[in-house]
Amino acid sequence: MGNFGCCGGPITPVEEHTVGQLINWSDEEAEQDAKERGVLPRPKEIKDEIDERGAFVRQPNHFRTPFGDGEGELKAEAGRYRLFWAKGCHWSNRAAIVRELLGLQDAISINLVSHSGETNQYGWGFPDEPNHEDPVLGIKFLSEVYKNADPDYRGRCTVPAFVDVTTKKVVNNDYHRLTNYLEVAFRPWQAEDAPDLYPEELRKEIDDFNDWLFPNINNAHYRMAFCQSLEAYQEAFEDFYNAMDLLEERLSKNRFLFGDYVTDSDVRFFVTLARFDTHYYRNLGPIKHRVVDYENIWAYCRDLYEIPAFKNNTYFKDFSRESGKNQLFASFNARFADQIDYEAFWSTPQNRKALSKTPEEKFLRHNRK
Ligand SMILES: N[C@@H](CCC(=O)N[C@@H](CS)C(=O)NCC(=O)O)C(=O)O
Repeated sequence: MGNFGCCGGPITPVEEHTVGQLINWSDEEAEQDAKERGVLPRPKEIKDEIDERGAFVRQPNHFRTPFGDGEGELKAEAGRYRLFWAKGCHWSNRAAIVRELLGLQDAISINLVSHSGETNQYGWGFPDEPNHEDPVLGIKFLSEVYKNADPDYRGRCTVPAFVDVTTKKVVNNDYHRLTNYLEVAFRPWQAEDAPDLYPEELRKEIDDFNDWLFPNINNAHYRMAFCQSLEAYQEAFEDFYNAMDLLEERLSKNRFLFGDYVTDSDVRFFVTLARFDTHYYRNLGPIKHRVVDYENIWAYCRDLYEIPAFKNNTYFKDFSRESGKNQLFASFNARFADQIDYEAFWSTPQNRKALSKTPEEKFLRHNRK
């Protein structure tokens, strides 16, 4: 594990040094709050999203109305929407990174959700906020804005959740398309020289690539982590590592997935990579390779991590933290995560510039086309 660049200093026994989440909201309090607000316990993936073969079949996104100027479409506007996301969740991390890359911070407000109570019985909430309430909407549980939007909704209440602050309703939780809406429909509120992460001439290719990335990389970890049969596990495992081989080859010739410039697809690949060695691997059996074992992919990770919007929205310590509840053995991360200098490790030099015609410019900028 020398690659983690740790450790120095004495090792603190696990009993004295719990890296677990700080709990500011007891299960009893959360239950009481949930009762008062009519919030139901969250459904469980491994019960409700497993098919007859034991494979994990993710629930569909429920709120998919697109942003646009057409009839029935959502109207992009500054100050009207609030994005909820969770540090550990790469589906929502995408939107947080893209919002900042595009300079949309003033147009779209944001808040982080986290576990309700110690065991998260009631799904995402706001344990770190005063009175456990989102300061803008006054909700204690994310499910409140789902219920406002559809009282019959019975699925898991997930992030990303894009909420209309005027109605307190979720209007979109479609992580497949959300970043594309920020890139296109929210263009009038982006920074003037914001990067074009979704160039018109590449949209079809980017969409096709993203559709391939979803089952083979982004969802492949969840397919491995939630499935209940070895057969389903093996399938997901092979899909993931076959895809990694193809991507390693692609990145040996291209600085970013589509050449010299960062696109929407790079954000989607990055958010899974950032969690693999720090978190996901421990839900898996013997893994074939870590991310750091791929020369080009690993250098590519660090090239992206140099960009502030990627770095600012990537919380390595939170990914690697464990609550320690009901575990027979304390894992490496449970014992040592706080002693690992992830920032230094992800900041070691690389030379991806050599692959680019514009070594000093990572973006195709709107005003310099
Ligand atoms: N929007 C999608 C996927 C997004 C998703 O799974 N987000 C997870 C975090 S990675 C989530 O918010 N889970 C909350 C929960 O299950 O209570 C869905 O509805 O399935």
